[in-house]
Amino acid sequence: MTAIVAAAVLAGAIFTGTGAAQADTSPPNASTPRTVAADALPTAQINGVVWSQKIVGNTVYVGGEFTRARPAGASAGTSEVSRNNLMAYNLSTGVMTSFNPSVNGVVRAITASPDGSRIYVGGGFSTVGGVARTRLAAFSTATGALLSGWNPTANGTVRALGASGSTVYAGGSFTSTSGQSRQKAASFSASTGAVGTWKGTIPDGAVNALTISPNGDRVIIGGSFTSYNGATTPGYGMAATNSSTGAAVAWNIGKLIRNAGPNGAILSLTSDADGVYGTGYDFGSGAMFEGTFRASWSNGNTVWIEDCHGDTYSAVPVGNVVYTTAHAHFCGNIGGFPETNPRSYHRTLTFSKAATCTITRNVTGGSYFNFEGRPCPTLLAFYPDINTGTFTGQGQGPWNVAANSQYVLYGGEFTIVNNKRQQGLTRFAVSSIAPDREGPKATGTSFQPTLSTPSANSVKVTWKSNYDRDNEQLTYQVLRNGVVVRTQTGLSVDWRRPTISWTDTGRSGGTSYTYQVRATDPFGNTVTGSSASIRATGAANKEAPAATITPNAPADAPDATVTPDILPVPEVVPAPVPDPDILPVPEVVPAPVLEPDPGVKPLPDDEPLPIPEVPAD
Ligand SMILES: [Ca+2]
Ligand SMILES: [Ca+2]
Repeated sequence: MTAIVAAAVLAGAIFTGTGAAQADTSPPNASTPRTVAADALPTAQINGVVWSQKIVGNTVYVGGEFTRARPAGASAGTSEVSRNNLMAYNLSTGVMTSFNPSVNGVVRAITASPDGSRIYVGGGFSTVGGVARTRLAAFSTATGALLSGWNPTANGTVRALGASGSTVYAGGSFTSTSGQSRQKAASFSASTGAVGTWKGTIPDGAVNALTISPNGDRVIIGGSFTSYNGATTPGYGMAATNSSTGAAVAWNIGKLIRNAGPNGAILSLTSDADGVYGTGYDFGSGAMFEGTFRASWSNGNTVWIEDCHGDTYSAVPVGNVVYTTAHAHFCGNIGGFPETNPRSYHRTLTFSKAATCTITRNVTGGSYFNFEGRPCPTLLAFYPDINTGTFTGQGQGPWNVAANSQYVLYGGEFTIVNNKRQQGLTRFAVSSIAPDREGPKATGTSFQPTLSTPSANSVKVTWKSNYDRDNEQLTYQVLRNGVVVRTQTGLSVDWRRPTISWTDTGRSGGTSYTYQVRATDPFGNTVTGSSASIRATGAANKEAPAATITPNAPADAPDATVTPDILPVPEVVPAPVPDPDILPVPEVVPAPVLEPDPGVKPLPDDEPLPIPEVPAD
């Protein structure tokens, strides 16, 4: 007995001490941040991969590697127009704009001037619309025109851009800009393009990401470089710099998180007034972090870390939520999903901006650093299904996430979102402007009760929790012979579907009863599963068993609010899914296949390797 009590207390402590999922568009706890709704909104599509997105007003600028774009709903190869590596669409409608500059090489980065009057793009191109532009270019957002007066050059790929005041900052793999020596980092006059004074000594690797402090005094850089201005602690994969001189300034999280060299890097940095959000990957020696961190603007102190295992490509804060893209396969150290065999992946993870929990001991072994005891955020219950594409050959889906107060946008190389064809771009909106039609996903025999007769005149009804892409709390109704006899709520997400039981007493022995379970989300989206029947034991009742029950809708009535997902042409293998009932139209969908995920080249998947020694934060 003592052991059982102790175990129960321990389990309770673990549950409350970690970031158990508790949020969505209508979280059961009012203090939990609300996410956007999981309805995938109609959005323009591209035929390659999206590396960068930038929202300017009601326009979304999209950069990457592609040659064609097409409207939402159009199949690949149909209704296409030419869009070479840079395009734009209307944020609120998802409809492509006329912006068509035709860039002849990859676009890796897009930023906007503080007043939104222009965008700056960087990448690996040499012409824009036939006009020479060497890896950097600027456009008017009013006219879409290439700006003739801004024409600096870089001798290697530009991977990151930022703008503040009258200065544009760039990071990448170049060693000179406009003929002046600049190792991986350079600044330019926003008006003339003249090379500025911001620079550092970065002898190796590349700068993948940069972000600028709200008052413009600091630029934080991240990448695969192993030192900055001769220093490594910090300076290994990250540095905070004076935005005028490039001199290193305090960046304490750089003493803890150590990702650089050939086996790891910081892959993204974003920020808001509340701090800096960074992501990374680890493929072994010289690296140790996958997931997302939040650091404060005050000396770069650690605010939280989510150490979900799996390369993490991009993060964006909005309101009190942080949205990320990754190929996360284990989130157990912060109370999230376990590792599965074969692996299953969550390609979007969403967190509270606030630190709410404490990281538990890393239980997976391998190369993963043990961040035990450090603060973590809450993993929120928002799980759109986004598949892996084939364009890069790296087995990934979304690579970038952008957001404003109303919309969250994912870009990448995926081809299916929520089991519907949608390539490269997708939009989600806050509940107040979203359809809110994403309901419980398990149907038919995947949502069928099992019945038993544990004692005379009783039937025990047991079912596996349903799950919903944007609501953790669902309401369950048990129907006996088509009439609701029980209503209760339960918490679940796709990776955690507890078994629920209820015992129906007062049954008449020798009588057969038929049961179904109905699940309804907070927006009235409803699914009623398959039925099961059983004959009760014990004495026969003298009175009719259902006499006092309020009639309800017949159990076989159609669930009017549910629109089944349809995958019209099953030539593409859906994303790995943890449960077959995520695909509710089995006759037109191939059997779920847990695709191998090779990870990222040259950012490969996780391999067990020794944990590097890391100084304390
Ligand atoms: Ca829902
Ligand atoms: Ca990895």
